[in-house]
Amino acid sequence: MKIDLIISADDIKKDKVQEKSVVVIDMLRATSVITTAMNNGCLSVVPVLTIEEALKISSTNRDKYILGGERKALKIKGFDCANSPLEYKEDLVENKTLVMTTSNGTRAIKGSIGAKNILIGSLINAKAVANKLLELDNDVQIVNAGTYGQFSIDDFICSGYIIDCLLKNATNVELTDIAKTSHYIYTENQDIMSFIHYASHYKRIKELKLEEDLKYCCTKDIIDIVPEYRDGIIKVYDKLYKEKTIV
Ligand code: 3SL
Ligand code: MG
Repeated sequence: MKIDLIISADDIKKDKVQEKSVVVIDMLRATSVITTAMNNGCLSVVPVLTIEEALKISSTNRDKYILGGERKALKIKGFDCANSPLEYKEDLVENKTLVMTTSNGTRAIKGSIGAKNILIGSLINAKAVANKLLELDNDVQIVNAGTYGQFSIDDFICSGYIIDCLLKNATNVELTDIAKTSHYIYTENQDIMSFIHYASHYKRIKELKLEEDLKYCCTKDIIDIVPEYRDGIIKVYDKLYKEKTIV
């Protein structure tokens, strides 16, 4: 199994994702939101690129859909929720479909179309993602959403932790230099909350007084589902991974 890493949504190239198992990571905060909403009973998530598209879909049946996402980390006018995972509680999301648009995360998901599988990864479901990758047994392309086309420390260290989980349980893993570097950064900084303050996006979230989001998104392995994007919709398609456990 070969593992490579792309550093931002702007750097995705078709031939790098084609036929691979892709893991899209936007731990601050889009992929943490998706994972949390689905764990709290949300039926599916429809990621879209524009606010107009999101409003159009939700207007077809306002009871069925929740509108979520952000621009500049803030709630969008007319939307139900912003991009804080803590907002996506059971009483709000259960049996609903979340239509979501964010600055980087949803772009990274849509940019990965062409891959064999597109998994939604974050720190909160990292081990479950690693287990799923083992089950798929395919070459892996980790796609960091990054921040507005730039490299993002948060997504990079999260990738390093997922690689660490994989290495503990897989033989025959071959890492590219960038994948090795993300793993190295993680092994030297396993307390992610105290390392992540170097990330520029950390500062933005802190400015907005969203420290609780930071703490939550930096907590490892509190959720054991793996949402997957297929044909325009994110769902937990396969629960088989639950039978395998990384210790
Ligand atoms: O860009 C995204 O997808 C967001 O997760 C960014 S933010 O954390 O909501 O600002
Ligand atoms: Mg981000």
